[in-house]
Amino acid sequence: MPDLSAFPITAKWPSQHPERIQLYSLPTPNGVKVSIMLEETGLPYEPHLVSFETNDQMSPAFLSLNPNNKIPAILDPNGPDGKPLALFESGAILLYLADKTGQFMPQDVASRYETIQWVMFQMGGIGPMFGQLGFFHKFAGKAATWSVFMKRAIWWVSRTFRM
Ligand SMILES: N[C@@H](CCC(=O)N[C@@H](CS)C(=O)NCC(=O)O)C(=O)O
Repeated sequence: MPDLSAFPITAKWPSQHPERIQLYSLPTPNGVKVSIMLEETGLPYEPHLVSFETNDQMSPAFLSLNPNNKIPAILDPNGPDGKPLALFESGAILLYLADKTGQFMPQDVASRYETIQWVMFQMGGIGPMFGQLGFFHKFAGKAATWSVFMKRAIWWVSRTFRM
C-alpha cells in the first residue's frame, strides 16, 4: 500500500484507496477534462471534491499541491520509476495520462505533435478566452457589456466557432 502521507493534501482529503490516482477536482469545464480522461483510459482513481463554496482551493492543503489554487490536480501514487507524482494544469495531466496508458497519443512524431498542438490550442486559447467571455456575460454586470475586453472576447470566440 503506497504511503502518501508526505503530501499534505492527503491530510485534508484522506484516501480510502491510496493505490489509485487521487483526483482533486470539481465538475467545471477544466475539471471534467481530467475526469473524462480517467474514465476513458479506465485508470482506477479516487475523486475528492474541492468545493469553491468553502474556498477549499485556497486551503494550505490544496496549495501544497497547486500553488496556483486551481482545480484539477492529481496525485499518482505510482508515477515514473514507481514514485508518487503530483501534477496540476489540466493539459499537463492529460498528456501525462496519455503517456502513462499509451492511449490517445499517437506514437509517430508528426501525429504526436499534431495532437499536442490541439491540446495547446485548448489550453492557451479556448479555455482562457471562453472563460473570459463567460465571466463578462454572467458575472461582470452591465457595465462590462460593451467594454473593449468583452468585444474582443466575443470576436475571438465567434472566430473560433468559424474555424
Ligand atoms: N489552466 C488551468 C485552469 C484551471 C482553472 O481555471 N480552474 C478553475 C475552475 S475551471 C479554478 O480552479 N478556479 C478556482 C479559483 O480561481 O479560485 C488548467 O487547465 O488546469
